[in-house]
Amino acid sequence: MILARDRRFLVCCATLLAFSTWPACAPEPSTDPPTTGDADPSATLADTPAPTEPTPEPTNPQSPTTAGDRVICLAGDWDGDGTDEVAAVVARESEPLTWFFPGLEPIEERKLSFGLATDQPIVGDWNGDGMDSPGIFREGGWHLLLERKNVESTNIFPFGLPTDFPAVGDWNDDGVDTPGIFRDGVWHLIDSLAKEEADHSFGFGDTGDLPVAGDWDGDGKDSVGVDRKRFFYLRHDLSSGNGDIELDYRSPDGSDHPVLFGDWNGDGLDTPGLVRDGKVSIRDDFEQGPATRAIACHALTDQSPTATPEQGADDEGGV
Ligand SMILES: [Ca+2]
Ligand SMILES: [Ca+2]
Ligand SMILES: [Ca+2]
Ligand SMILES: [Ca+2]
Repeated sequence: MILARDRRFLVCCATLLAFSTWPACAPEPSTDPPTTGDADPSATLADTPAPTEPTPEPTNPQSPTTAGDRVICLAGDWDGDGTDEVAAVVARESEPLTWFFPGLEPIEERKLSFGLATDQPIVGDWNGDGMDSPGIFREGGWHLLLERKNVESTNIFPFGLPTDFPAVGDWNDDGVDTPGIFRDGVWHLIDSLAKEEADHSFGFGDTGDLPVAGDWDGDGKDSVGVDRKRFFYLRHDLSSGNGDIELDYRSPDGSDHPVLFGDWNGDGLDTPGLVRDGKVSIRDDFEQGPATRAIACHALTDQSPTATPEQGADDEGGV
């Protein structure tokens, strides 16, 4: 096992090499790494009280806000070729979320209205056909578009609370992505859609962290991680414990660049990509070195499909 401190040093160096304009490594995080929580494996989400303490609201850097337009970059395998690409989601106040997918043919396939600006857009392969499609998390409700082209295929069910943060993964390696929620350092994950009771509950992370999910070791199962102000702790197992991988993506200049995780090369391993200047600078591992390549995100919104899917956010399905 690589010592956490050594790992941190390697990754910090990797960050420096990959993004040479960044100053020296930032100091170690002032907070302790995620440790064992007190999750009750039998907890039923419906019975779990909402957090009552008005702790500082963690802010997802890619969450839509009502303050204005926002472009959110999301990783997904839109064409089923086994590698992830980046989609851009434009959140504009009082308008449907507009999704832009890269490279799909015909060009009409590249644009979709699904969700509202106040929703949290998510991505997953909800039906196990090898292609990811959109979803949104809205006030504790999941709206999952099983077929990207068909808004009528939306599967809607509750899981979690409005104050929860959503995460998506194939937790059991059955080829289907399913929901999870992160609540004040405790995770609740389900292995099939529309379940009320969690299949996996455990503590990992703290209040104020943001959840991430991916297959960090290539074993076919997604697992979890937390984003602590761009210092990431990734864990291989769905259990409490310390992070197996630590990544430092803090930017000492104070800028707050989002980080995505995706399988950019189809090797089964989900690795980071830094969103900056409208592009996603990716790596195919967690080690040092320059970015493998940059993938366009914001530029996708410049494409001008000649038509959009007829059904939008106000159509049947409530999305
Ligand atoms: Ca699918
Ligand atoms: Ca699964
Ligand atoms: Ca894994
Ligand atoms: Ca990969």
